[in-house]
Amino acid sequence: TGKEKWPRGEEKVWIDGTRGLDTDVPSITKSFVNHVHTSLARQAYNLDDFGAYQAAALSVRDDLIINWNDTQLHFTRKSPKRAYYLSLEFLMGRTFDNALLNLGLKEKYNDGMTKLGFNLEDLLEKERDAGLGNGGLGRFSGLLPGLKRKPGIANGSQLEAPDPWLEHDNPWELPRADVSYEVRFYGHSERLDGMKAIWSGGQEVLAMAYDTMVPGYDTKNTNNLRLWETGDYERALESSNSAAAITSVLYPNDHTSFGKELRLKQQYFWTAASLADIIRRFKNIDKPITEFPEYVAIQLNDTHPTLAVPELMRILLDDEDLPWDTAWNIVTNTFFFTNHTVLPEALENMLFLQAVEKKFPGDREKLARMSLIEEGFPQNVRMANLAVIGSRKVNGVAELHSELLKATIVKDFVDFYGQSKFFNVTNGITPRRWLDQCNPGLSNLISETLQIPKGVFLKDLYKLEGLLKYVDNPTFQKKWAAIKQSNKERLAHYVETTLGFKINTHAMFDVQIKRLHEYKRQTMNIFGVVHRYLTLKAMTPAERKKVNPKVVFFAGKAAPGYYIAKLTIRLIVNVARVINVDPDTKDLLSLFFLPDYSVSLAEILIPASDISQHISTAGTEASGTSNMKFCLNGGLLVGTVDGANIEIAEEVGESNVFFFGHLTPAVEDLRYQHMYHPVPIEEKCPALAQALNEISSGTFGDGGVYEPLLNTIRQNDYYLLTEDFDSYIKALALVDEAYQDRTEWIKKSISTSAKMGKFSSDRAIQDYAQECWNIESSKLT
Ligand code: CRA
Repeated sequence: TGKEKWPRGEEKVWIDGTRGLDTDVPSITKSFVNHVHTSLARQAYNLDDFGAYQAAALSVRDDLIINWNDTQLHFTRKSPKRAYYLSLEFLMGRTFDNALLNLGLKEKYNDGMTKLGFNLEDLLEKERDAGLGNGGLGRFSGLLPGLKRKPGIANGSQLEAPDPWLEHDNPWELPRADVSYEVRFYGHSERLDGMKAIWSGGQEVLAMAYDTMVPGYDTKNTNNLRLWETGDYERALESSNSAAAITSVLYPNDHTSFGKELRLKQQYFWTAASLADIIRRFKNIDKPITEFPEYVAIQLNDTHPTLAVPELMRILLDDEDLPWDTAWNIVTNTFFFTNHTVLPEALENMLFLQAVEKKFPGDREKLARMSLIEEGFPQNVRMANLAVIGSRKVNGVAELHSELLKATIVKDFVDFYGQSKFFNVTNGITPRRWLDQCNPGLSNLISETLQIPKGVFLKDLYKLEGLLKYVDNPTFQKKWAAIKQSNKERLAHYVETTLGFKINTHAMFDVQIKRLHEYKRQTMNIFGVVHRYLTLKAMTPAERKKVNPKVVFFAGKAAPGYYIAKLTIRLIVNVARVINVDPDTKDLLSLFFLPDYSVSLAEILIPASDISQHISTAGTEASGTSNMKFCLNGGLLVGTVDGANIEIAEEVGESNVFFFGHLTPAVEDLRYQHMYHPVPIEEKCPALAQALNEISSGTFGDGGVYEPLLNTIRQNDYYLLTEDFDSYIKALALVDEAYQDRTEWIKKSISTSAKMGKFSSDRAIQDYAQECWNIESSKLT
C-alpha cells in the first residue's frame, strides 16, 4: 500500500543509531584510516596521493550523506513547494575543496592529513573536474553522464578525447539502482472508449538515477543533483537504436545545432525521467493533481529541456485523464523559462522568421511566426516558442539581453501576453568558489580588514563595499598588491610546469578565457597581439624601454566541428611559438594558450589577472559570467558595451572599466553597410589589414591555412572586427598607460572588487525564488 508503519522495529533504536559524525581532528583521521583499510582495502605502506585523496573524499562524503539524508527528511516532512532546475549541463568543478570549505572543515582536514603524512593541497589536486557542460550556462546550473571531451593541444591544434573524469570511480556520485523509470520511445498510443490512453510498443529504455550531494555554505542543507543514465537493459524493437548512445555524448556546443534524432532522444529521455520522478514525489503528499503548481516549480535552463512541456501534458491527459484545459493550466503554471542567447543558430529553428514574413502578408504573418510548427520542407518544431507558451514567465540573463529578447525573439509574444510575463535576472557567480576557494589570500585579507568573519561577506557580498574606506590606505594597498603578485606567481609556476616557460610576473597579465566563438572575438585579441608585436619590432631599443611588458593568456575549447574556432586556436599557438622566442620582444610580450581548460584552471587564471577581455560584438553576449569573476578578484575589465559588462560598469563606475567599440543599436546598420557598400579592409582599418597580411605571408608558419579564417574578416566581417579594431587598440593603449601608475591601478582594483555585491549568485537565486518559484528558504537546524 505504500503506507506501512515507519520505522520498522523499535523507534528508539533507530533514533540512537542516527548520530551526526564527530568532526574533530582525531575523528577525521580515524575515519580516513578506516576508509583506507576497508573501502579501499589498502594500508599505510601502499597508499599514494590518489588513494589518500579517495579516502579523504570518502570520509567527507560520509558527512555530506548524513546532511543530505537529513535534508531529504526535513523537506519530506514539511512538504513545502519545491523548485526543480532542469538543465542539460552542469559544470560543477571540483567537489572536495568546495565541500570542505562549505562544511567549515578545511583546517581540520589540513591538520589531520599532515599528521598522516599527506599534504591536503596535493590531495585536492588529484580530483578531476566533472565537465558536464560547455560554458556559463552549465556553470550557472552546476546532466548527462557519459562521454565528455578533453581537448588537449597537439601540434598546435585541439584534440578531443573522452573525459578522464569518468575513468575512475567518482566518490561524489551515488548510483541509485533503487531509483529508476522506464522511458518509452516511438510505438503508438491508443484510447478505448471510457478508458485511459495506453502507449505501447516502440523502444523502452530504463533511466537510472545518479545522485551528487551539493552542500550549501554554512548550513546543513545539502541539495541533490540528480543525473540519469540509461540502464543496462533495453527492449528495442528497432535494434539500430542503441539505448547506451543516449547518454554517451554531450553535445559539445553551447550555441549551434546538432545531429537531430539522438539529441531529441537525449532531451526526451532525461526530461521524461525527471518528470516521472517529480510526479512520484508529488503523489507522496496526497494532494489533488490540480494543486501541482502549488507544490512544484520547474525552471527550464534554455530550450534544451523544453520537451518537459509536452511530456507533462501527456502525463496529465493520458495517465491522469484530465481535460485539456485543466492540464494546460497546470502546465503553464508550473514551468518557467530562462533564455541564454539571442544568437539565431542556437534557437533551434527560429531562422525562418524573415522568410515567413515575406510569404504571408498581414495577420497571418504573425500567426505563422508564433506557431509551434515552422512550415516548410521539412516542417520543424520551434522549441523556443514551445518554451515561451508553456511557461508562466520568461527571463533573459542580463538587462541588455532581456531587452533584446523582448525586441526580437519573443516580440510577438510580448504583444500577445503583455510585458509582465517577461523579466530579467542578471546572472551571478558564487563567492564561495570564485573568491574564497580560488583566492584564499584575498578572502583572508578582506576578513581581516573589515574585521568580520569570512562567512559574513561570503553570504552577503554587498559587504565588500566596506573596502571602499581603505582604498587610499597605503598599507592596505600594499597587501592587496602582494596578493595579486602571489596569484601571478602561482599561475607562472603552473605555466612553467605544464608548458616549460618562465614568465616575468612583474609584467601585466592579460587574460581571455571562454569558449572559442567568432562572436566572442578571440580573433580580435590575437590580431591585437600581432599588431603589438609588429609595433614592437618596428621600435628602436630605446623606445622599447618605455613599453609596458605584458603576458597574454588564452584558454578555452572549440566545438569539435567548428572549423573557424579550431583555426583560431592554431593561430594563437603558432603566433606564440614565434613571439615567445624573439629576442627583440620576448621580454615585453609573450603569449600562452593553456590547454585543457576547466573550472579548476579558471580558478588559477582568474585571481592572477590584471586585465581580462570581454570583447564580443555588441548585442551578442547574453551576459558572460567570467567578467564578474575577474572583477571580484580585483582584475580590471576591457570590453565592449555588451551583456553584463554594462551592469558591471554601472556598479564600479565607467572610469574603472575600459570600454570600446560600437554600441548594439549601430550593429545592424553596420552589417547592412558591409553587405551593400563594402569598403576594402585596407581603407577601413589599415592596422588590422597589416596584421592579417603578416599572418597570410607566413610569418607565423602554416602558410595559407589561415585564409578561411582571415577571409571571414576581409569579406563580410559579420562580427565587425574592422569596425571595432581601432578603438580596441586605443583601449589597450589606455590600459597600458593606466598600469604605469601602479597606485592608481590598485585603487581601481580595490574599488572594482568592492562593488561586486550585485553579482553574487545568491542575489540571482533569490530573484528566481521570488519572481518565479514562490518559495522561501527553509534551513535545517
Ligand atoms: N554560452 C551565454 O552565451 C551567458 C551564459 C549563462 C550562454 C553567456 O553570455 O553568460 O549562457 N548561452 O547565462 C548559452 O549557453 C545556449 O546559450 C553561454 O553559456
